[in-house]
Amino acid sequence: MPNTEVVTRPIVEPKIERPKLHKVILLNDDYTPRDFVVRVLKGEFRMGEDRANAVMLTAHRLGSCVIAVYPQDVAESKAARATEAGQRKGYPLQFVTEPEE
Ligand code: TYC
Repeated sequence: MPNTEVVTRPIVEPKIERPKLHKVILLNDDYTPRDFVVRVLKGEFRMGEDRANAVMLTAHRLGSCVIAVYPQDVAESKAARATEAGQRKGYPLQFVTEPEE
């Protein structure tokens, strides 16, 4: 009887991490007209009139409002485009991003 040894190796399942989503956050300021904020929300974030108004008012009252979550690159480019729309008109309107917990 030959002396055979059986070696077993554990099966290592690769851990696939889901990429973190990033929030786009609207910041309040004292200068940007309300109707302009609503127009940007409708144009860049595909919101209807009622939702855009509610989001604008939440940021106006509380200082900021989370608009949506996207993959990082989408969140960053949408926030940049929306912020630039304000800059082109000379408004300090800001959209920022942060990773979701
Ligand atoms: N606070 C602004 C004003 O009174 C309106 C405004 C609302 C600006 C929300 C930015 O994210 C904002 N004209």
